[in-house]
Amino acid sequence: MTGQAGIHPREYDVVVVGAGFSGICAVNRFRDLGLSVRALEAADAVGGTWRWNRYPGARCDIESIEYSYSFSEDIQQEWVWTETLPCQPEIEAYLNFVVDRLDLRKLIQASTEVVSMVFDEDNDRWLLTTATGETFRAPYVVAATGILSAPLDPDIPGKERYGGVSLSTARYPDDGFDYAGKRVGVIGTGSTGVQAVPVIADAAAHLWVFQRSAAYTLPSNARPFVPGELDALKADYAAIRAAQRAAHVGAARISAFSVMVEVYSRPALLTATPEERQAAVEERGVAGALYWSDVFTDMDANAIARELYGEAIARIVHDPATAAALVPTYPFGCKRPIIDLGYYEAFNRDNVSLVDLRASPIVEITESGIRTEAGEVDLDVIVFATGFDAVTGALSAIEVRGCGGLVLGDVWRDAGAESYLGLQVAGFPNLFLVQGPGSPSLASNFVTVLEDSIDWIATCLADLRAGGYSRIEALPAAQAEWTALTTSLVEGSVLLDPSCNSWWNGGNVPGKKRRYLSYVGGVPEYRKHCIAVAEDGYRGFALSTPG
Ligand code: NA7
Repeated sequence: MTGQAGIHPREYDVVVVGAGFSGICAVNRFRDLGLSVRALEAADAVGGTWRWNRYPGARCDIESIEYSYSFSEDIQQEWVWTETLPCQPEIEAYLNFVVDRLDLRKLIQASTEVVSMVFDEDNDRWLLTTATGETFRAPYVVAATGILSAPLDPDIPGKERYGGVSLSTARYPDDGFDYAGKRVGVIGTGSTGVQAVPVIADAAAHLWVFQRSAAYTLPSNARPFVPGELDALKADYAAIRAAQRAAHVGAARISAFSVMVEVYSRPALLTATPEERQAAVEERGVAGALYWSDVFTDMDANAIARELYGEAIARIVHDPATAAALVPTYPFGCKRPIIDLGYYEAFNRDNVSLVDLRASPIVEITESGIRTEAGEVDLDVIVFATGFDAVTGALSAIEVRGCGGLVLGDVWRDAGAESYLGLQVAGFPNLFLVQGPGSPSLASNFVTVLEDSIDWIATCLADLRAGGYSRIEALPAAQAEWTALTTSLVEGSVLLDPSCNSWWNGGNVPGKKRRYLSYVGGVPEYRKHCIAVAEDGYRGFALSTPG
């Protein structure tokens, strides 16, 4: 049976969609459980977001020794990280190492884009069809489709008539790009743009940074490991992993999320004297401006922090107009934290200019560059660093049909992004999500959470098999309760600030229903909750037997 169109589908116990961090972990876990498993990956190679996002400066903002699988002691001892915060090529190489070390490559089919998944309610089976018409059938599907894998195509008029080179950071050329001698425009100043700007500035003849919203960004501690440092960490790996699992954000060491935890151990900004505030900025720069215990809980404190942040930028960026334009207008904390290597310093270079789109928005892309209300900039290259339709985008792009013909993309578009525990959506039995809406993954170390989720799914599959069940489906009431809980945890907080358009709240995607997409109760609490649900006979799910 070849699985080609018109011929019988290939049958597996589980089909995993995606072969990034989650898919690789899932395939390994399910194979070890004795299940027949196949992963289908749209890209021509494994790695997921770390395969696609090859732009200059791409780097993880969580330490390598925590942003890596904990399930294999051999792998964590054998793999050699060279830097504290790993760069994209090293993460991609690591994932390929894991795939080969565990002999998983034969279970992963690359260049295979799933375009539809339809649930056969009579037989409790999913039928998956690929772009080339290949078909696969399995009782269970695990969507390891990633949270940052559906790039946004910004709706800027004239894109198609641009005569220069257009690059997307999220679909970057395999062989890279040589910016030498080129006039370059970068659109977007989220984490991606902020990482790419200093590196492109080093190479380009001139770089224009088109900024719609200014970023809050903190200096990164990325550096090469000193001799012996990694070995010492590896010797202590059991303790490091235990601390990571116990940490609220799934990472106990320094990461982009440190600020979210560390601020609470600082004094309050509202009661600090003007001298104390100035001293903090003098001593710690932008971090000194933001690290106060009340910045996330008191909007007046947040506004003062923003002013201090502006002062800290002005100490770095020489040109006063540029420094002023780099100050955000929205509250600190409502977007995912960013850490950078020399972002503000790049604006002191003669070959870097900031284009403040708040003052003069983009009108159109022309044949030769970008025209804003202030005039046209001629460019040889435009780099789009414009973000993602996060969490729900990749699955919504597939026609996922559940019970009664329900289409998942339509459900999420109309009702908002919901799921039960981030693991299943009511109406879509036997379809497991890894890090769906309502899981803690957005605001934590994704790898810690994905290992937990895949463990949970594996246990669930084993329990279903042992119990003779053929179907598990989230109950609408349980889903509504979980959504209410996740929403209640952020109500009134800076995360829902209406001035803030972020991929965390869906506000970055035109037409997407605004809802904070993550559970902020902490990774350990989430893990405890999911395990309790399973131990309580899969509370909130309906289990049924064939026929
Ligand atoms: P982000 O953080 O969503 O940033 C996207 C940036 O692109 C942001 O500055 C946007 O401005 C800007 N953008 C989007 N569309 C446009 C248009 N049409 N015109 C001008 N500017 C635009 O995505 P990233 O890839 O940087 O980071 C995503 C995550 O990846 C990051 O948090 C890490 O977890 C890794 P806006 O803010 O909407 O005004």
